[in-house]
Amino acid sequence: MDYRMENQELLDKFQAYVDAENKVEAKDWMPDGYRKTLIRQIAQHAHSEVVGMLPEGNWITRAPSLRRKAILLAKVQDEAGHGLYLYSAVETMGVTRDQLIDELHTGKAKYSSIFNYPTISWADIGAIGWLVDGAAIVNQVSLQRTSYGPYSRAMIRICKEESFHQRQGYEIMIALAKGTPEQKRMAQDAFNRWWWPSLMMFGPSDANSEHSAQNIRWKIKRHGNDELRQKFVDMTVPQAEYLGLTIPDPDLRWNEERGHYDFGDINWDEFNQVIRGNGPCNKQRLEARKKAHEDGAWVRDAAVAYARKQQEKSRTGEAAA
Ligand code: FAQ
Repeated sequence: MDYRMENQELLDKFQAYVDAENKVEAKDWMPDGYRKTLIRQIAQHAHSEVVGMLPEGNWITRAPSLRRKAILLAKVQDEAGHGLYLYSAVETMGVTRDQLIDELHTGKAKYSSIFNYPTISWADIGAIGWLVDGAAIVNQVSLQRTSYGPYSRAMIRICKEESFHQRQGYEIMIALAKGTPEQKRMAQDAFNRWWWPSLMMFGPSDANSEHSAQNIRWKIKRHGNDELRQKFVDMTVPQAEYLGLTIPDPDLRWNEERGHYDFGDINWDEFNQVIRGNGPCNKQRLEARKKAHEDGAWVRDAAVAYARKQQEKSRTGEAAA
């Protein structure tokens, strides 16, 4: 793009470019607001993947069989990989990973509200895979078409793995729901606790969503928060029925006219408390992340020292040649 153009002209040209479904790449001109909101959203997404390892990681040593342990271990490692793709995507916008991690650790950057709830039984691992990964997929399938190229490409890769995650969670729920009365009770209890927080993952209703309108215009977000939440409800209710579980919402019913399920009011006070750092596990999650970062300092130091040594070697090698 021509940098000599007037600002408004650049903005219009940028808008026309994304309207034509072109992908914006790292070196392209982009409005400051576009860069800023994407850094915020992708960083929040990356942090969510990494903090999201904690509630499930908690059950790796207690998985009920070797098969379950191997599957859960692979899933949690996948989440780490998703974090890395996303940190790499956000670094293309001119911020460093150190900056981003510092913002997470100081509480300046958010991560998904869902990971501030405890995993108190094995059924919670099933519920997370089924509901949390299920909600993440609905959101991320839509983000595969986001206008920023590196984010879109990371999403395509991530979605493939999330589908496997969702299936493994649902398979755990099937085993429990079709198991003994005690196992079925565990499945229902986990469902009761994870249903509403899963709906909150989609963010505030569109009327209260600060960023949605502009970000939909820029095609960063392809759908509003409410539309995606509705899609998730419509998709999940028949799955719960198949399991023989009761949806913990007395207001949930099929609306023939709308062709969608109606559902009850979300407790937005709870959501706001959780995103302000006052959820059941916020402090625990941040402490665990900070400790892991401090404990890993020697690995980062060793990697930097190794890279320097290699650079030195290639420099002296070149000089000798
Ligand atoms: N939690 O104006 P909006 C996963 C904040 S990945 C915390 O609507 P926006 C995989 C929002 O940041 C899960 N904060 O914002 C996995 C903003 O605050 P700010 C993560 C939330 O960005 C599975 C304010 O509220 N996925 O689960 C939440 O347009 C299993 C106003 O909201 C993503 O991050 C929330 N739920 O829409 C891993 C997807 N909702 O920044 C391990 C990408 C809203 O102004 C195990 N992100 N806020 O201070 C998005 O699609 C969007 O950022 C939304 C929010 C839809 C989350």
